[in-house]
Amino acid sequence: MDVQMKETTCAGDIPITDLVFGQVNMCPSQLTRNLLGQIGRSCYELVTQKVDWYTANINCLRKQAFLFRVSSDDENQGVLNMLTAFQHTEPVWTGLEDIGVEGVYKWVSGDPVVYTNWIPNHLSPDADIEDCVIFMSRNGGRWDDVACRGYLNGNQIHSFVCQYKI
Ligand SMILES: [Ca+2]
Ligand SMILES: [Ca+2]
Repeated sequence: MDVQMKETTCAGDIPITDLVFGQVNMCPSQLTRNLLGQIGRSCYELVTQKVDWYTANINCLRKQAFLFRVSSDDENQGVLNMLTAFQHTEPVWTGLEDIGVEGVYKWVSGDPVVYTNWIPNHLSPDADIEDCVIFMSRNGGRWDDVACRGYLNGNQIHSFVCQYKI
């Protein structure tokens, strides 16, 4: 798995000194202010602003991207490595949701769900109102379903990662 990262040129970004920054040459050129990573044939943009899932989803779609999806253990590890490199330890929204039909998960990218990495016992009695999925760096990149917005088992606003297919 080829992982390349760099600090973008915007002064004031989090300094990351322990990585060799390759060219993030597949990332859209207009992305200058956020943290970027390149994993495989996708570019990933960490947006550290905390918002509800719907706001995050629209933010990515407006940029011709989508909330990130994970199709393999390698990709999951790649995202974990990227967030770790950016010293981002808080959860991020993924593009996985079961808003339409309880228990039927979909990626907003339209990709099939071929891989999951749930925390043990992620399904709580609130499963029917926990319809959006976070990726948790502190839990080794495991996932949990939480409420898409509002306050349920915590205030559900999170940073997020947009994925740009190349
Ligand atoms: Ca659910
Ligand atoms: Ca849950």
